[in-house]
Amino acid sequence: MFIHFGLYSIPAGVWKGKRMGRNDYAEWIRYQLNWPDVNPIPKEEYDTLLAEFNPTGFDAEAWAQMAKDAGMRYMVVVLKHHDGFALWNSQVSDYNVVKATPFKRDIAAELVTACRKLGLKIGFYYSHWQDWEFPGGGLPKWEAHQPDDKAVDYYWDTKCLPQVKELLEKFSPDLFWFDSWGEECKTYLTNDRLDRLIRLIRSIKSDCLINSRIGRVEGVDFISNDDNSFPDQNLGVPWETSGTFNESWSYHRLDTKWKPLAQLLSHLIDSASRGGNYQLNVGPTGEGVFQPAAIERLQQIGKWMQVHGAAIYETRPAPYSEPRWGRLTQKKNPGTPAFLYAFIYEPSSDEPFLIEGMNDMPKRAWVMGTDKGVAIQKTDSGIQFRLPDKVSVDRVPVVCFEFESL
Ligand code: JFZ
Repeated sequence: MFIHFGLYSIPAGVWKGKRMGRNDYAEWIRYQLNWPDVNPIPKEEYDTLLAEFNPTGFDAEAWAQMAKDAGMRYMVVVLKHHDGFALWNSQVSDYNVVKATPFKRDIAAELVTACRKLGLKIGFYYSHWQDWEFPGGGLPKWEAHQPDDKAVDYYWDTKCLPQVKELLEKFSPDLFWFDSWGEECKTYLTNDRLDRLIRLIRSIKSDCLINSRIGRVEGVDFISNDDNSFPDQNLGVPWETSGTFNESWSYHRLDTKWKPLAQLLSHLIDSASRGGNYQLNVGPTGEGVFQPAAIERLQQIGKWMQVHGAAIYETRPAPYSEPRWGRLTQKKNPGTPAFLYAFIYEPSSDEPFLIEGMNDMPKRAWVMGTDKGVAIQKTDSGIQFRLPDKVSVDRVPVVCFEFESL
């Protein structure tokens, strides 16, 4: 689970009755309200949100429980987005939830505790480049007054590195999720600056994972793909795609384009079958609660995962070509039976399903969540099977094949 939550969750895409002008990423409202005009909401005006920030519905345990019940195994929470506002009690900058808002609670601390209690890994999104609050922080490329090298060093030395250090020492996170994009970040995120950031993390917590949106692939642990952008094949390296429920990352009150469950499940299955993780985002409201449409989908995903989780967790892409009718994953561990999982996207098809190139005959095969065996046939081109009659094909059925070994 990815969480975008901050000051911007209050206006939620609308500022004094005006809908923001650009791509409906509500967390961008300060810089995109007046799009295509450049003028951002002035800092003093944006900062009136500080006094309003009082998400009385925020309940870290409830958030963590919803992630867990949906079958998720880690939570990555935005602790500082581009507006520069920190969701923990930072000693480095007073521009934070404890020191600058009436809410006064350390949201990061509560979430870390809640996640650990439920056995979820915890990661932090930290906007290391864009920071619209602090001198020297990165600004959108259309902003005329870009910080010079000296200003950037000042930001790097007095805000970015110290806050990352503080987060590591306070919370020992499992993962850092940094964010940068395009050509425009390249002169800012020099190798020297990135070396220092990566070295800092490694020196305090060597097994803390780092994503590639830090600004390069050397020295990082996994690739984060572009938003909502799912690779059409196995990338051969660990990867993750982050996706939204609707259009915006943070809560947007006019965003009603909710993805249907079938699409969310196919993103999850596509990702697993191509060697990646799916990080699904929630944008809680300014009151700190999940929207009903998000809760409903999380519960539906959880219901599917309860039956089919074994086909997703700790699996790898199968070594056969991807069938047109669905997807494949496999699980192979020495000394234990091996499993191949076939996800069926078109369960009502009349054609038999063929796994091309699979030659080993499985010991058994069944539809997960049922006691219905699946008839298998060996053909010249691979193993062929049909779904049993009357199998309740709600959502995406999965056939599990068990082998002595693979
Ligand atoms: C960034 C942020 O600007 C956005 O607000 C959100 O936090 C998202 C997860 O990350 O947006 C991006 C970053 C990179 C790309 C697209 C949007 N990209 O590389 O295509």
